[in-house]
Amino acid sequence: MVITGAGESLTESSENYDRFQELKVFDDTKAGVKGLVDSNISKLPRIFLRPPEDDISGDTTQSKNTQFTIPVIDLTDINVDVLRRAEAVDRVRRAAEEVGFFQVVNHGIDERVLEEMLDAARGFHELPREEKAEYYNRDQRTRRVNYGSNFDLYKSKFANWRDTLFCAMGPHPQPLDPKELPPLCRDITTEYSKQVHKLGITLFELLSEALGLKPDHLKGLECEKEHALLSHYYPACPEPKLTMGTTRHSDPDFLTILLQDHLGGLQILHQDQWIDVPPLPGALIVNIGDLLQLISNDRFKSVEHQVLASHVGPRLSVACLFTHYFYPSTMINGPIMELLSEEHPPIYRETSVQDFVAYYYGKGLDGNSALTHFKLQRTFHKELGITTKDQPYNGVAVHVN
Ligand SMILES: O=C(O)CCC(=O)C(=O)O
Repeated sequence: MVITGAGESLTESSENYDRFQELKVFDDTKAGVKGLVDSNISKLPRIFLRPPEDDISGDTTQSKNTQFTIPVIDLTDINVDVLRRAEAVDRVRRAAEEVGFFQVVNHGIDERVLEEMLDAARGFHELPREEKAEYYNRDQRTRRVNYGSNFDLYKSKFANWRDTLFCAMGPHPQPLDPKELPPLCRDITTEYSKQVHKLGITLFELLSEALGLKPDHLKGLECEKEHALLSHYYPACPEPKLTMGTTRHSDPDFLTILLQDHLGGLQILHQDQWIDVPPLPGALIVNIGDLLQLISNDRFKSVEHQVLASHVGPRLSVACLFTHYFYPSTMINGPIMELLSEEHPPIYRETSVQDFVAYYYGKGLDGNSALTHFKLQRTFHKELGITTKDQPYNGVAVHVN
């Protein structure tokens, strides 16, 4: 069985092709998209073809000519200068409420560390197939370090042109034992993880203050208890217009801190337009995740984003997701009580982070927000024009119209 290419797609006979079988052949190679590129393919295998209906739905990959740019926030001296901190909090608030994305500069992580992290991520993905195959696994629930291609391979409408090394770093009761990491990227991944976790704590403090809460409020909700590093590798693509590097999605976490290389390709959806996130040397990209939108009761926005495939590559990025994969939390998260009032009743029901993450990964990147599943019934009632009754929330009766 071979994985067939774009030239044969969309013909009458190929409409009935055995997609599962072709996905399985690809999966069984344990070589990812990089393996396809190494075999010098010139046509896109049809498991990667973006279906035409995705284009019709307006999912254009063209960034519109717009004046809008992602905010860049300078974190210099925010721990020693009260005015600078107040300014940073204000800018974080506006970015989190209006855009869902911002870049940070002077964030405290040395450029050497950023460069070495990207180099190590590339080094791992360019190891010989047999060495990488040792880490190949689809089950993120049992192994804290996994390499693979497309976590939702068997669920998604089309596969993405991307491979990923996933490392659940902790800190849990026990941080990841560095010996579990591939030797080639062990030291720098451990170092980057410590530094990005520290930056995450700083950002959660600023975000807490931006919500009018005490600086440690989000920390108290266990937002920073666990983080995972996802090192993405986007090989050069022979037919980039026919697929995606990453399908549009929002993130299943509280917060993401993203390190991207100089090639670009990341876009965010802002006011119905895809906006490029330009690479900025030394900067890190920060975005609000679904769980922070949920607990902030829609004050902060978890925004859809996507990555274009490109003739130019490989592109590298390292995403740090603050969420719980293995952390055995007993905490139930819902909209923060201090943010609720008669005018701002709860929009979401309570959930554990594990349940949210399990729902997200069970669903895959299907273009729909996982948040919809956690909305309180009244939202659906409203859409149907049906009057709802008061609903108890966290033991308190909240009136909804
Ligand atoms: O590679 C990128 O720039 C974005 C990756 C991403 O969207 C993710 O890890 O959720």
